[in-house]
Amino acid sequence: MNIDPYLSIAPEVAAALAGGQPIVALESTIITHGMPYPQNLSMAREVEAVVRAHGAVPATIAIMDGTLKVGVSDGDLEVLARDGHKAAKASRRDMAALLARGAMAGTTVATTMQIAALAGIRIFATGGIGGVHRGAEESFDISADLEELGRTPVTVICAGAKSILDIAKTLEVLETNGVPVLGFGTDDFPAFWARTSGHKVDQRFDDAASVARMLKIQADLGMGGVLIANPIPEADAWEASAIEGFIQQALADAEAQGIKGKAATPFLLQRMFELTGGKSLASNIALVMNNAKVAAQIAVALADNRK
Ligand code: PSU
Ligand code: MN
Repeated sequence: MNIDPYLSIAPEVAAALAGGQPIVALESTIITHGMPYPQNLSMAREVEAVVRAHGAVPATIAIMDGTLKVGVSDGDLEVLARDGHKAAKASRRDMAALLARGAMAGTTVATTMQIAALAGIRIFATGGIGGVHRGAEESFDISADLEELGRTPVTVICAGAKSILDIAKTLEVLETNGVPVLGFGTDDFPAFWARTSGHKVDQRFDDAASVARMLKIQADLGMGGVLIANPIPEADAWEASAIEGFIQQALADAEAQGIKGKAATPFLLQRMFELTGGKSLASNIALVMNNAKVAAQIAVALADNRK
């Protein structure tokens, strides 16, 4: 391996790494493909501020200027947010080709985990992970996020998986891949916009310090990623029954328009935004902030353990 020519770590992140300070990685597909402009830009700035407010250094990760950037400037955030779908959506397999072409890309959960691990960052906050799509028995559409969680030692704090996915199958594949699924203050695996899915998590932890103890052992054992499921705050949550109709409609529209593969998740998120009159986006932003807060608390607890 020869990573150094491709990795570009921001000075603030490099200093935090050298000093053993808490760091939280953040993804950029959520900016380029997950939310419309300009809400994506304000979300990207605000999520960094939340990480800072809870005592950690944010490292937004993206592919830009022919490098894997770990920690981007405010100007970079603006370019990513404005370009949106004009940027590529980088999954694991796309990385070398995108670097070779000097292309700009938002990094998915899978790719952000991979780059975070290369840089030495262990904690990563996002909104929702990719998973097994409904109808995967026909389409074989299973997100690369699930494979990456099995192999890459980074902890991902999310609000569960959207019920545009098949949550039961997603949890089965996570088990197959050896990924611990921890509920943060919950026994039930959350469904992104809704606080419950009716499916149980493996283990429940109620505070950052006990999560940090588990993560230390996971690392000592040389194991892969951990998924932490943190429910959306009550005030911004939907009842599962209130959102299901919109999900059915969004899935039907995707089917009618023949939307598949990497275009599926961005299309479904955009349709949900339109169908809910923007309310799905407000909830999406609220849960990202909540995940950033918990991720920073866990990163701080982990850094304290090392001292
Ligand atoms: N879920 C969201 N917003 C997002 C994504 C998922 O609510 O922006 C993005 C993440 O980057 C995730 C990716 O890793 O979609 C999954 O895409 P796919 O299903 O094509 O693997
Ligand atoms: Mn897919």
